[in-house]
Amino acid sequence: MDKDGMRLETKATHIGQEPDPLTGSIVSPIYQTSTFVFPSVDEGAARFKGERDGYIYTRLGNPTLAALERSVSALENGEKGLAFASGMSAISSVIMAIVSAGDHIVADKCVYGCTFAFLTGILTRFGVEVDLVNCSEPEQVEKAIKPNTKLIYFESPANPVLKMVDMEAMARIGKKHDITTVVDNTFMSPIFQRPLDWGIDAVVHSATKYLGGHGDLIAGIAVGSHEFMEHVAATTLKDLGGVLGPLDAWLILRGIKTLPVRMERHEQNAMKVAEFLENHKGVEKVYYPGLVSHPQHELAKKQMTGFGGMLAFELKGGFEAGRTLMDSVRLCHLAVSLGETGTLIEHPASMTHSPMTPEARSAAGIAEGLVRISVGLEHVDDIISDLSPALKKATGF
Ligand code: LCS
Repeated sequence: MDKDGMRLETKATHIGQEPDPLTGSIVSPIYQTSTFVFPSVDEGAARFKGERDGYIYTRLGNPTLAALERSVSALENGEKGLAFASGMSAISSVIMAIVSAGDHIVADKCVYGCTFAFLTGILTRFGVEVDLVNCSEPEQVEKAIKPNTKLIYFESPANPVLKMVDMEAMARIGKKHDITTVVDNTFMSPIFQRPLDWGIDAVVHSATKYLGGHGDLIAGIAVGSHEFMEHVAATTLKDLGGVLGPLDAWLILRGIKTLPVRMERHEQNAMKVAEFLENHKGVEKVYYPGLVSHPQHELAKKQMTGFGGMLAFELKGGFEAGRTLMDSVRLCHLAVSLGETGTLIEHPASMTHSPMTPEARSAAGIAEGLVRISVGLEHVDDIISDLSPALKKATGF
């Protein structure tokens, strides 16, 4: 039970999902508008000054976005959420609200390819120093900290190798050195993991994935303290302008109503697919936090309440075998993205993590032959029946 007296399933159904007070419409209208009419010049000026509440212009706030922001903030047990045009927009806006030229970031070596590109390509052009370490070993983070370190950034579990970072340890290091900690919680969603409860300062999501859940939009969300999120809203969200469209916010709110049950089924299916792969003779290694064989299974049990729907594996026969597998599946779609209703299969080295050099992938533990699956909501036997002949073709087993 959370501070607002509701459990997650109840929050997903009710917070930000209130009936329209004007008409009683049980589903809130979509405020599909760019701007809001002021009743007078004085009122417009007062809203701009922040002296009076009221909407101004959708890039600065919109009732449909506000409903989504309340929903995700409540699920994450945070104080305030902010919606963005994409996960990358959320990540870049949050990070740029923290660091300036001359500052230093400690980030994990294993992050989504475009996050890697943003950290090492774009931010370094603007005079921000970035050191990549393995945050799963907290002593590496401690060692990398410098007097100008302003941010510790990581994913847990990390895309695509499903390695965890001890969030309690990161929060402790951050507080000790007065450094902001930010985690990308896309893979777990707030249903299975709530980083703020472990003392992390802010959470970012690609809402394109589980939060939206239906593969029909691109969006991002960030959640943190009221003070920090107000700072992001007033600076990088407002002035870089990565604002989400109201229709997409409304679609995510609809998706969130079923988030708890979807996550439960994604996990049940993923566990069965992981066990099937682990027992398959043609499979070299499976990466899934729910397997007892996962080296951080105990950490996963400590800080997550479920293991999620994402897994990765390597085949005997490496990349060529993986290519045959991915070209042979029929039910699973060969596509990037994740967290939607259907099962998606992809090759990180040539797709999602292609912005990284082979050396950077190797340092992050991403094998060139690694195959990633976002396990969907189909009947799990049908998923396995699709993988089975493709594995036989790929590996001979
Ligand atoms: N964070 C994580 C962990 C992601 O996996 C992604 C996208 C993003 C942030 C960026 O979010 P977006 O801007 O796309 O909403 N990950 C993708 C993936 O693994 N396949 O395709 C996109």
